[in-house]
Amino acid sequence: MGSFRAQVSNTSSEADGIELFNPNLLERVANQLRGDGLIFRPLNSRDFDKGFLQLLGQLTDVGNITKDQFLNRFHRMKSSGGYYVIVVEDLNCGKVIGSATLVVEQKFIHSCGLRGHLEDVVVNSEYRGKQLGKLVVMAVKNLAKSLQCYKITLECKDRLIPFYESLGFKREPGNANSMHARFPHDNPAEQSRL
Ligand code: 16G
Repeated sequence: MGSFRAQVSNTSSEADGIELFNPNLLERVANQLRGDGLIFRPLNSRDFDKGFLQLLGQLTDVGNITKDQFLNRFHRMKSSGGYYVIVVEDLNCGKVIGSATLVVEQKFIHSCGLRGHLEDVVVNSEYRGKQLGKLVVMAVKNLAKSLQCYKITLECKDRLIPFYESLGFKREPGNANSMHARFPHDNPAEQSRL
């Protein structure tokens, strides 16, 4: 914990990159520093060089994203607000080995409430069995609660239902469906109007 604070206070120089969100938000919700050299922290603009996209490639198709495209998306997420990408870094090798994202949606319903979305949960297959998935999901869940979201939701593969149920997510009776319409595009990063 003490080392984590020292690291936070040292992140002002350009070489340290830019954090997606205020790391102090994690102090209350995550067990930031583990004895084995693993830290929880916000996504950083330097994480392109720390294997972040390769990690996401263990979840789904990422595409061939250039560093410029990564940084462009990073800065848009940061300036729009509501994006909290938490990463786990192995300080022993300087690689990002786990991640989960909280997206906070602003609503009119529920008294102008906030709804959290848990997205893109992934742990490097070489690090499985260390409870990192559980820790990073709980960090997102706690963060959503501390940001006053009225609920947090997710979609997942059927085989992962027991994992998420073990972390307090429920399939609400009569309200447990996830539906999709997919829109294939040749090059979403260039065509996006965002
Ligand atoms: C899973 C993820 C979702 C991600 C999707 C990618 C969690 C809880 N769910 O459903 O966030 O966007 O996989 O799959 O991490 P896709 O490439 O088929 O859209």
